[in-house]
Amino acid sequence: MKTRALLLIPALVFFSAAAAMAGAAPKSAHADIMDAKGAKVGTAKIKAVKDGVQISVKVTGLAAGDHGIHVHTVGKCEGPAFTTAGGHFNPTSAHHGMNNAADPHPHLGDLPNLKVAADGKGSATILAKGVTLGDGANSLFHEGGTALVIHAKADDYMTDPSGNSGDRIACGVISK
Ligand SMILES: [Cu+2]
Repeated sequence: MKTRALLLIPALVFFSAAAAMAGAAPKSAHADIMDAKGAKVGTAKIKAVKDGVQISVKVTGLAAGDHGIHVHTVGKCEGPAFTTAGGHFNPTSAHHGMNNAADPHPHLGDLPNLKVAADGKGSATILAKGVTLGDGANSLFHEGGTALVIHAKADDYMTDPSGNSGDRIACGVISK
């Protein structure tokens, strides 16, 4: 009886550690956004909220105007073209853009255009609905991670696969 009780202790410790790990979804995340030359041009602060995640993005030194910005499906930013970030984060196999005529839409990674002023600065606080920081397919930390990508042109919110938003000009891996 004594031996059996002693054997149970490590088992209990193991199971409670495993339970604690499974329950430990991060509450926040961040990204350093780099341009094609590897210079830092912005940051994103991300936190879990009721309906998804809130992304607060701040950039500097970009061309004035509206820029497409999306969560892409691979957490890898290799300049200058950033193709390593893959396509848009799209775990629901949807069409691109909130105004796409085809259903379902949009991608979970679709976000409103980022406005950059004449001084090259821009900032926005965006709700990405349905996205999580926890486990599962809708998580920014799904296998391989995700990245925040900024494009040269505005997203038209309807054209597959990326809203005709042009080249990828900056990219940041979303990190814990
Ligand atoms: Cu994109």
